[in-house]
Amino acid sequence: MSKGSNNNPSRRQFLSGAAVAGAGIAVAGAARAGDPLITEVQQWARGLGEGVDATPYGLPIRFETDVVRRNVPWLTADPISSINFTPIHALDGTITPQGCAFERHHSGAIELSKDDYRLMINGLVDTPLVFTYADLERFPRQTHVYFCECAANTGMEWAGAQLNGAQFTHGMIHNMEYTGIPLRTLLEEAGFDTSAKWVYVEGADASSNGRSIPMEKALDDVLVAFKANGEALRKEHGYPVRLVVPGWEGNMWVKWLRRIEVADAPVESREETSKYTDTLANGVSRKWTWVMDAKSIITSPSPQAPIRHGHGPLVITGLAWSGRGAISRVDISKDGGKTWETARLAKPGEKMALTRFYLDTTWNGEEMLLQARAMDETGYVQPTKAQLREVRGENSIYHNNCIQTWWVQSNGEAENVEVS
Ligand SMILES: Nc1nc2c(c(=O)[nH]1)N[C@H]1C(S)=C(S)[C@@H](COP(=O)(O)O)O[C@H]1N2
Ligand SMILES: [Mo]
Repeated sequence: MSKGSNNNPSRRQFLSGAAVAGAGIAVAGAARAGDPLITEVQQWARGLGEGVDATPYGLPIRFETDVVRRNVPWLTADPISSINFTPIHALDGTITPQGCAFERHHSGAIELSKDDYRLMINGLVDTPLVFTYADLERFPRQTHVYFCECAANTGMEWAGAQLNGAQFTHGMIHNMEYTGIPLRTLLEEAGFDTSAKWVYVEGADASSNGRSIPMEKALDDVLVAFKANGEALRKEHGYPVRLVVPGWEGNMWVKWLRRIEVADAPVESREETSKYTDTLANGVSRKWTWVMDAKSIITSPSPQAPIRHGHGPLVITGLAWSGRGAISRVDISKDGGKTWETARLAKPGEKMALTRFYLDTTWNGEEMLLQARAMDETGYVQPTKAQLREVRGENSIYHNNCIQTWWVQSNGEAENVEVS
């Protein structure tokens, strides 16, 4: 594996880089006479704006109406048991606003009030318990940022480049700040003995989406969460209470959480046998593939975010994450993986949370085969498509974490292409 050059984009380098690009190629236009947006009093300065009572709960301004979740109708038979995608190509930073965070339902998003909410813990416990929402609010809380990625994210790309946009190839992911109670606290409240090796968690919706989770994980960092990004969970993300299973596949993040059964064996439910297993080239299926391996994606430029400005300074940016811990480094290639430069992390990687990266570079209209490659604190390096296929074959849907390529053309348009 080639080593990334140590690119440290100080402000000074950035400015000299822009200067080298040549006279007339500056980021800001020279002040010119006669721009009416500068010389004339505009309509928004002639009158008054809206009062503080106009918008009790704000939505994005109308110029941003394209920053929305989108679904792909042919992917599923109907929109009830289906998925939509986060517009990651249009976001920056790391926190996903709830209003555009992807949704995955097996039997639709249900409406369940706090008053009607009950959470049962039963099975191999000293005392079976039922918590109301008000009960949950009385336990000591924690707040953490975590990504939630559906195991099927990028699943359509196994055989070849298919969907034209980061939103569609990598948008089954969101990253929020959750507030909740450690599952450990509630399990200890009920009391359990050493024969308890698993918990089976299920939701209140018709699908129930039941999953078995090993006790070790349940006692480690799993949260019973009721807030996301500071406010109540949205209906579509499991209001009023969902499970947060850091670093593990989205399917285990049970929404509308209604029951936790402590058991000595896994249930082997539909969601962990016929679904969410990975069929290898020889036809054998892997199961219990819970952790989401390190992965990254360039969000801009990308097919839905082409380069619209001229030659000169270009910001390449994207997201990296790992279910095994913090992202330690992200490299970017402009030539389909032949040479690499190390990107700048917006801030040090955080465990099981999205990390934003930037490469502040210069573009003079040359074609690029743009790739990002993530590394995590365990030393794991995100594989190429060929490396992943060698191990996994082409029968899989889930857990596709291979390096993605965007072909950026001289006109700035970008396309999903396969470089394996
Ligand atoms: N109760 C319930 N929980 C569920 C699901 C569901 O259909 N019902 N879908 C699961 C799947 S497959 C994923 S990827 C995540 C998606 O969470 P989100 O809709 O908040 O994005 O929720 C999981 N939890
Ligand atoms: Mo999922």
